Amino acid sequence: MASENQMKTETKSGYDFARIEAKWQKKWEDAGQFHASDSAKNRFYMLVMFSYPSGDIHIGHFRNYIIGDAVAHYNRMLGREVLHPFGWDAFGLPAEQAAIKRGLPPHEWTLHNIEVSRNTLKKVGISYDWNREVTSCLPEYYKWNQWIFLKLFERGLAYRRKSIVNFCETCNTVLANEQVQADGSCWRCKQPVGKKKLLQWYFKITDYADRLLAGLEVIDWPDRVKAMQRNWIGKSVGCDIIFKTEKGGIEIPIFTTRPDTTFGVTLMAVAPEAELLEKLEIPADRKSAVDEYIAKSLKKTELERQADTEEKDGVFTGLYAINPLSGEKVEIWVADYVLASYGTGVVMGVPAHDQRDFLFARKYNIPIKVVIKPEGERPFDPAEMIEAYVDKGEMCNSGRFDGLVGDAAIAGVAEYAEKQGVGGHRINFRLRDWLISRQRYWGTPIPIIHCPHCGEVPVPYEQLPVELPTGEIDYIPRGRSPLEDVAEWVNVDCPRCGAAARRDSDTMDTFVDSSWYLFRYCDPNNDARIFDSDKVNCWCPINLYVGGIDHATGHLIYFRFFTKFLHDLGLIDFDEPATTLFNHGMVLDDEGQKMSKSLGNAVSPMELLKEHGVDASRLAMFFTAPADKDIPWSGKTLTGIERFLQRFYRSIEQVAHCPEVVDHGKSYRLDELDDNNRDIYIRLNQTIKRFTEDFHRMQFNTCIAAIMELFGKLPAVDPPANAFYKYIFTKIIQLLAPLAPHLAEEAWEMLGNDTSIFKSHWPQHDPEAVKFDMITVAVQVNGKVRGQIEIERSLDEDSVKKAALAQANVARHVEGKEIKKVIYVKEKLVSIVFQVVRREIE
Ligand code: ANZ
Ligand code: ZN
Repeated sequence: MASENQMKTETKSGYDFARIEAKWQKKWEDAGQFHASDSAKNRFYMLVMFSYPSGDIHIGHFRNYIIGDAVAHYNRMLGREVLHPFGWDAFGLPAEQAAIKRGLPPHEWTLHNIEVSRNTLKKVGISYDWNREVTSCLPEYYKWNQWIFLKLFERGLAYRRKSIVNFCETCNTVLANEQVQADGSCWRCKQPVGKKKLLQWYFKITDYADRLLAGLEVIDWPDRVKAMQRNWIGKSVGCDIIFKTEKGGIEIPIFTTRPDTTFGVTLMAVAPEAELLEKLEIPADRKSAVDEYIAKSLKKTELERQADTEEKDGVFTGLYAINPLSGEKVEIWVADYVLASYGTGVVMGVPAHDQRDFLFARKYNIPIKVVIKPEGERPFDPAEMIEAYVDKGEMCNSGRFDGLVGDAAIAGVAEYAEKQGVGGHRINFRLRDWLISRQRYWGTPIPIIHCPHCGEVPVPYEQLPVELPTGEIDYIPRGRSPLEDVAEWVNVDCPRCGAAARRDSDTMDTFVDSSWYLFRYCDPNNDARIFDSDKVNCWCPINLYVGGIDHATGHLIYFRFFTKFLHDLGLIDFDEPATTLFNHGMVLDDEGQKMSKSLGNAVSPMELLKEHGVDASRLAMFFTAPADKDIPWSGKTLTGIERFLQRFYRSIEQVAHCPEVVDHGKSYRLDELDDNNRDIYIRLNQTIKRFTEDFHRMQFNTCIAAIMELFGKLPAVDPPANAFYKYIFTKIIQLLAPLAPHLAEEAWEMLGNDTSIFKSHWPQHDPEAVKFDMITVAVQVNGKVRGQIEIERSLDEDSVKKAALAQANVARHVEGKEIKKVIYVKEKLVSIVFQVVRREIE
C-alpha cells in the first residue's frame, strides 16, 4: 500500500500542473504578453461573443473561450499580432431579473458577477488583452449607444411609432421580433408572447435589407447561418395592386407574388390588426360580429395563426371591394391567417390558386374562379377541385391577358397595373424594423426629451451620457418604465425652448450594446469619440468570430446593420463586421439541455480545474468532439488525457538532459538518419501537416489524436536524451501550445528556450518527409476487389478516383462499361460500380 501511494505522489511531483499554471499565468500577466499593439503589421482579430454576467462562467463558456484562445495562440505562432479582447454584455433582462430576485440593485449584482467571472477567466489562463475590457453598463460605454441613437435619429433611421407589438406579460416588456421564438414564446421566460398597441422606438433596419442580403455573398460564414438570415430577411419579388371599396372608394392596396391570378380574386382578406379596418365603415349589423372576431384572434400567437393545421376562419364585414383589373365586386372579410405586419396586411383572395384561400372559400361558400391552367390544357372545373392549383401556368378567363404564360404572365399583369396607375412592381421583405425600446430599468436611457412644444428633441451631444439614475428606485417592471417615476430624473427643461419637458423613460434593447462592441475594443478608452477610425480600420473586420448559432437571426444581423450604418457615417472603411464566423457547439447537461445560467443547470469549471488543471481540462474538452458539435460533458476523456500528460512530461524531463541547443529551423536529410529515426522523422512531419490542416478546420479532437498517435510511436519508457529526440519533442510541444498553453510554455523552457513559445514560429512540415506518407487503398469493381493502389495519404478525392480507374487490372474490368458511381472511403477503399446491362443478366 505504502509503496503504491508513494508512487502516486512521485508521478504527481512530475507534472505539477498547479505550480506550472500559476507560474505561467503570472509571467504572462507581468510581461503584458497578450496586449495587442496597434502599430504592428500582420494582424489578426480573434473575437468570442462577450458574456452576460448573470453569474459565474460555466463549463459551456469554458468550452467556447478555449476555442477562441487556441485560435489566438495559433495565430501568434504564425507571427501575427493578435487582438483577443473580452468584455461584458452587462445590461438587460437577465441581470435585472436576477438582481430583483436577490433584492440587489442591478448594477451591484452585475459588477459583482463581472468581478467573479473575470477572476475565473484569469485562472483559466485565456490569453485576453485585459487592458481592453469593455463593460456595456458603464456610462463611458453606453454614452456611445446614445450617440449612435442620435445619429440614427438625425437620419430618420430611429423613429417612434404606435403599433401592435410583441408583449411578454411575464417579463412585462415589449420584445423585438427576433426575441420571439419560433413557437411564439418569449426568449427569456419561454411564456407565450401576447400583443399590445404601444408607442415604441424603432431602428429602420429595413432600409438595409438589400445590403444585408448582398453582404451574405461575400462573407465566409456557415451556410446554415446565411440561409437563416436570408430567410429572416425574406425578400419577395412581386406586385402591388390597389383595390377600392365599392362605397367611398377607399384604397385597399395588396401585395401579391402572383398578379397573374388577379382575375380570379373572389374575396379580400384583411388582418384583424390592419390599420385599414379603422378607415372602413362596418355596417351596424356586422359590427359586433367583426369586433368579436378581432378580439378573439388578437389572443392567438402568430404561430397559431399561421399553422397549417389550424382551420382558417374569418368574418364577413358586409363591405365590398372592386377589382381594378376585372371591375368585379368581391366581399371583404377579416381573417387572421393574414398577418398585419407583412405586405399591406391585406390579401387578395384567389381560392382557385392559393391553398389557404381555397380552404377559406370552401368553408364559407365563396366562389372559386379558375384563371390559371396547365399550358395548352383545359382549365379545371372548380366544382371538382380538391385543392388549389398553385403552379404557374397559362392565364385564362382573364380577358386581354388570356394566353400569357408563367413569368411573362406575372410581368405582363404587373406592367399593365403600373400603366393603369393601380399598382406595379414591388419588392417586399419579411424583415421588420427593429423595435428597440424597453419598459425596463436596466438599459441605456434613450436620449430624447419630449417637449409639449417642440415634440421629440434630441439631447444635445455635449450632454451625453444621459446617465441611469441610481438610488431609491423601484426596479420592478409594471409594464411601463420604472424611470417614469424618478421625478428628479425625468423632469427636465426642453433643450430647444426651455419649457418644462420630460425625458423619454424607455431604455434600449441590450442588443444595441452588442451591435458595435467589437469596434470599441479597438479603442476602449476613447472619451472624445466613439472610436478612432484608424484604429478600427486597422483591426477590423474581425478575422474569426466565435459564438453560438442561437444568435443567427438576432445579434448576427443587428451587428451587420450597425456596421453598415457606421460605414455610411464615414467612420469605417468596411461594411461587414466579421469575415469568418464559427458556431461552436453547446455543452449539454445529462438531459441533453443546453447548459445555461437561466436554466439553472450550469456547472462551474472551477472544481474541474482545481482537480485536473486547466490544460488537462482543455485537452479533454477539445478531445471529446469537433468544436462545432454539441456535447454532453462527462469528463470521461480526462483520465486518458491525464495519463498522456504525465508520460509526456516525463519524456520532456528526459530529453531535457541533452545539452545541445535545438536548431528550430533545421530539417533532417532522410539519408542521414538510421531506419528508426527516419521513420520517426517522417511521422513527425506527417503529424505537423495533419495537425495544421485539422486545426484550420477547428477539428481539435483529431489534432490531439494525431499527437497521441505520434507519441505512441516514440520509445515507451525514456526517449534518448539526444539532439534528435530533443528536436522531435520541440516540435510536438509547439503543436500542443495553442491547446495546452501552460504545459507547452513549461516544456519549452525545460528544453532550454528563454522566450515564450508563443513567440516561436509554427512548425512547418518538411515536404521531403511527407512525400513518404503513402498508403495502400483497395479498389473494388462491382463489389469485388480487383486491385490496389499506393497513394499519398492527403491526395484529394478526385485524384484518388482517377488513380483507381487507371490501375491496370481495374481498367481491364471497367473497359467499355458505363460507370454509375465511384466512391472513395477515405484512406481505405475505392468502390467502382458500373451499369450492368439487362441483357447481361438475362
Ligand atoms: C394572391 C395570390 C394568389 C397569392 C396566388 C399567392 C398565390 P411571399 O412569397 O411570402 O411574399 N400575402 C400577402 N400579404 C400577406 C399577409 N399580410 N399575410 C398573409 N399572406 C399574405 O408571399 C406573398 C403572398 O402571400 C401573396 O401573394 C399573398 O397571396 C400572400 F395564387 O396574393 B398572394
Ligand atoms: Zn421644447
